[in-house]
Amino acid sequence: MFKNVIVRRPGKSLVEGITSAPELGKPDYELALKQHDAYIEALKSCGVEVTVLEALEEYPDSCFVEDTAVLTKKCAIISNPGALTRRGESALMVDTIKKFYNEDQIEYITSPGTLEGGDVMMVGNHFYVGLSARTNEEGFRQFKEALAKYGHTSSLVPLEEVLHLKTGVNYIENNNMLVSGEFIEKEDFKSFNKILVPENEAYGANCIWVNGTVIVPEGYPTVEKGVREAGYKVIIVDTSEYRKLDGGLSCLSLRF
Ligand code: CIR
Repeated sequence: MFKNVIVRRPGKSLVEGITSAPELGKPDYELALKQHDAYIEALKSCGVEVTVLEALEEYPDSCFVEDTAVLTKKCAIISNPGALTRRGESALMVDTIKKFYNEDQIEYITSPGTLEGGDVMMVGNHFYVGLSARTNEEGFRQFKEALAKYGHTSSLVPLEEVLHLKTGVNYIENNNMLVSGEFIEKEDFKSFNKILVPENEAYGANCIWVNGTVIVPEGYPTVEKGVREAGYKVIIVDTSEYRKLDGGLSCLSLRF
């Protein structure tokens, strides 16, 4: 179960965030704020305490807090984003993280290692890590070593198509996993009960489990149906403005 969630308000500079899909247009800032409000409400209704950090105008992508750290029951690992325009975001999370973890429970990924939290998927005590344009082998090596001190295991999953691991695969507990594209046939995930996400709903693979409820993005009916059939309560949240920057539901929070 999660007790806490950290989010960061998007700044007006959000419109300058990194995107691989400029054809979707720039995010509408006012709408993005409303969607962020609804996201926070959805999280609160799942029984977590939400810490809302102020916007950081100098970092357009800083509302995607998931990439700045990996928080487990036993430790916090401060990441080192592979995207240079995002690298400073992690250090700016440390003070907040220190409110929840002791100094000796906090580990740091350092250059030349890079790692973004969007590449890390927690399945119980095991952490799958995407080898991506943002997370490199040295970042994984440091991460694995740090996690091992706390009894956590990890393994590397090379990515071919997507930005982050969790862009395409998300664990929603009880052995259930949402899988799209390149992850459908991956050996690493063969023992899970897979909920298949069709290509035209690929973005919908990024759902989050919060204390028995699954938050699903608006507009992905096959995903919603699959999640409901797996027995979960569902909350739908519109993330259209974040999608324009390759961001989804998981990217917008740290859940621990
Ligand atoms: C980026 O490219 O870094 C942001 N525009 C999107 C980050 C999405 N984060 C995530 O998947 N965890």
